[in-house]
Amino acid sequence: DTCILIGAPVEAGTGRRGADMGARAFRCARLAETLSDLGLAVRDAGALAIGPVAPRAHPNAAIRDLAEIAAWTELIEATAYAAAGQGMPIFLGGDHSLSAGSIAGINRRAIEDGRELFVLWLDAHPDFHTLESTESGNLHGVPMAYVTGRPGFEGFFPPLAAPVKPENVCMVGLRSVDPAERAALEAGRITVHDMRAIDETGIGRLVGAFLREVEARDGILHVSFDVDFLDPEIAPGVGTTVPGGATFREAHLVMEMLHDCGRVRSLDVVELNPFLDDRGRTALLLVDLIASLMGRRILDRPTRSWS
Ligand code: DIR
Ligand code: MN
Ligand code: MN
Ligand code: MN
Repeated sequence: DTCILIGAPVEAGTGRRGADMGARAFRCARLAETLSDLGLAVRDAGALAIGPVAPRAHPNAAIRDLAEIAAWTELIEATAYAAAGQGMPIFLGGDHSLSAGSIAGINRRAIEDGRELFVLWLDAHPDFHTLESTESGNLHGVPMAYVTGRPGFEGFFPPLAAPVKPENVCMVGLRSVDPAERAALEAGRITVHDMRAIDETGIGRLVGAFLREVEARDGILHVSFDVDFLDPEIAPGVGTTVPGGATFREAHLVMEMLHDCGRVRSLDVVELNPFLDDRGRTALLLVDLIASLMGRRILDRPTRSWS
C-alpha cells in the first residue's frame, strides 16, 4: 500500500505556537526517504490549508478558534476519507485537534467498506473534553470526545457519519487527566491504560491484549500518536510535556507490535513543535518510530511473541 503523507499544519487547537511547523520538520528528518528505503511506495500529498473563517462564539467563553478548528475538521475529514481509499494516510501535525477530522473520515470509509474501526490513542492526555467541559479552551483537548459521539458538538463541528464505538478505543500512556475527563472515562467504555498500568503490567502485554481483540473482531486500526506520549527526556519538541512518559524502547515495542499485527490502515503523528525541539532530535525519533511501525526491525522474528 502507498503511504500518503498529508501535512496538517493546525495550531489553533493548542496554546503554544510552532506546531504548524511540525509537518515540515518531518520532511527535514527525511520521513519520505526513510519509508522508501523500507521498500514502501510513498506519495507526498503536501500540506492542507483552510481559507479565512468568520469567528464563532460558544457559551463556554474559554474556547478559542472554534470556527477555525471546525473548518480544519471538515477539510481533514474529507481528505482522510479520500486517502483511505487510495493507501495508508499518515497525517503529520499540527496539533491533536486534527484527529477529530482524520478519525471521522477514516471511520466513514471503514463503515462504507463494512469494516470495524479500532483506535489506539498514544498520549499523555485523553483529549476527552466536550465543548462544555474544556477549561483551557484549547480544542486539541476535545477530539476523542467528538469522534466517539459525546454530546454538544452538534452545530459547531461537522456532523459525524457515525461515531467510533468507545469500546473500540484503547488509550495508552495517560498521566494528565482533567477531572471532567476522568469522570467521563470512568462512566464510559473506553479502555484506558495510564502510566501506572504500564509500569505494573508492561506495555507489551497491554497493547498485545488490545491487538488480539482487534484481530478477534477482524477490525482495522487507526493509530493516533501524540508526541507527549513519550517522556520529555527523549522528546522535548512538544508544547505540553508531562514527566514520566513512555521510554524509547516502550514506544518502539508498541510500533513493532503494530507492524506485526498487520491491521494499521492510518496514522496521525501530532503535536511535534520544532520551535521547542532540540536540534531536531524529537523529529528524528518520530521518523524512527514510524519506521518501526512500517516494518523496520532489529532481527527477523518468525513468530509473534505476544499472540
Ligand atoms: C488539557 C491538555 N487536558 C486541556 N490537553 C492536551 O487543555 O484540555 N495537551 N491535549 O496536549
Ligand atoms: Mn493529544
Ligand atoms: Mn497530549
Ligand atoms: Mn476493549
